[in-house]
Amino acid sequence: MKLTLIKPTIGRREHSLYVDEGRMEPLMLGVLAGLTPPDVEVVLYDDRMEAIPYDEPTDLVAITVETYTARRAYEIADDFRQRGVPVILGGMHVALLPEEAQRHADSLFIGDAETAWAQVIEDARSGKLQPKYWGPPGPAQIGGVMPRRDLYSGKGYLPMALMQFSRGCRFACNFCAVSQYFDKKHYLRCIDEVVAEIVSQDRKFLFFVDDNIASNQAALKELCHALIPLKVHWISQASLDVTRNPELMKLMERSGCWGNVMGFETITPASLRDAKKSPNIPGFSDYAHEVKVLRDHGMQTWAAFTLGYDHDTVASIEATVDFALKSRFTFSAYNILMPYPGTPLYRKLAEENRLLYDGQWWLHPEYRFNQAAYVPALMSPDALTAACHDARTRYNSLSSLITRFSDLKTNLRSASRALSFWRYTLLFRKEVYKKHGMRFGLR
Ligand code: B12
Ligand code: SF4
Repeated sequence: MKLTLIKPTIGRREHSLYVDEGRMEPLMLGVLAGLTPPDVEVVLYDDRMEAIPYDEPTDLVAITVETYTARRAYEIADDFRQRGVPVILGGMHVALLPEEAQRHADSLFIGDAETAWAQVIEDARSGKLQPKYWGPPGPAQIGGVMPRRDLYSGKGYLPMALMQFSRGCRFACNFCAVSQYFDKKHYLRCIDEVVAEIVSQDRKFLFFVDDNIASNQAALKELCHALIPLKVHWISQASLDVTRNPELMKLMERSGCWGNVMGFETITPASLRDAKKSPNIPGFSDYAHEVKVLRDHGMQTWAAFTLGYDHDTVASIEATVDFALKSRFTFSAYNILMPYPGTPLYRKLAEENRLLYDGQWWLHPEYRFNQAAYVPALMSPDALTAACHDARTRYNSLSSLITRFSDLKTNLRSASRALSFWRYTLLFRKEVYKKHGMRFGLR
């Protein structure tokens, strides 16, 4: 039997193909391959930079689907099905909108693959693929599998190993798809297994793609203790409340943490409450304490902002960039608030009749990457789109780059940190402009 795994791209630029130069290993496909019995031949195609060979013989095509890649994923699925090849779709978007995905698949996988994937393969082998499989997120759904990294070789992925210590998050931010998918729960993987996975591969720069590695602070402490002897460097995503735990901050630094993606989201207290961003709310003043702690521990923070809440204005977006520049964050993202299907935010905007693109921006032929997909309260959708683009432009200007770089506490802490700053800053800066206004899908 032969299995073809596919990671779809988001889309294309108006007059040319978009090739994602900052692409990372598709961990979910490495996990699926790792769960597949060894007698099955497995191939992986990454639509972000390589052509998909639709006519190459295969017995099953498995495609991972996110909201941003749904349109393209369905195109690929339709093309294979036209050739009579069975297609199974899985991933967060499929779990949140199964009725939509069903129209493009022979079978849907709803949830995490770990416990039921072997059954899918057995059924496909005997020509009895079921219309639906379930793997509800839970403790049994994380770990017990070694991702097959050999499938990544020669594909030009960034030189960092993606891995996971935990899944989900205990918080309930109202725009977050993760919070819906995992129902505000957080699941841990056994630390010995994480250590074995690190030791088994060459890369010593790790990206823990946990939704919130600091969701369980006691568990993160244990992980840090286990990482110290391994002498790795790592980055992840963490909620801001971790800065209120001095012992853990010290441990993170000692264990080789170089920084985290952190959801600052907004500097407007009313917007924090709108977003139900509870890790940021206690003692909120102006994030001065949080920024100081992160800098004191040498963290090259990627500050993520979400812009467009009901109290936000063009002026408050400009003030957000002022704050980010003053804080000298190593990286910073200015994301438009997106109504992801299945989230409380989506339902609220739908009830208030404020959704644009027929409430299905991810499929709509007129929707473009980084455009507002709803009507904000205090500005027009176009004004929000433009303000976020201006924010990215200001943050990526040459003077901003130089000010941020010349920071002894973070980017100039060591030669390798400085190198990492330039490598990723220039790459992400280029990607921001390349992706802006991109169409979804290739047709
Ligand atoms: C790492 C990551 C990234 C990395 C990219 C990694 C890569 N390989 O390219 C970076 C930082 C670059 C990134 C970028 C973006 N990301 Co991102 N990212 C993640 C994150 C944190 C982890 C994904 C991951 O690797 N998980 C580990 C694997 C093992 O788990 P998994 O993907 O959940 O897969 C399991 C199941 O879902 C299932 N499964 C998945 N696919 C399939 C397929 C089949 C056939 C089957 C059977 C099962 C199955 O089985 C797997 C194993 O159990 C997720 C959060 C999340 N929980 O998904 C967000 C997430 C996917 N990202 C998100 C977003 C919005 C983005 C951006 C659009 C942000 C932006 N505005 O630019 C971009 C662009 C994404 C793109 N498609 O290009 C959203 C998507 C929301 C949605 N509804 O789809 C998420 C869910 C975060 C969130 N809080 O909402 N991202
Ligand atoms: S803290 Fe982050 S991962 Fe957790 S619910 Fe909020 S946005 Fe989602």
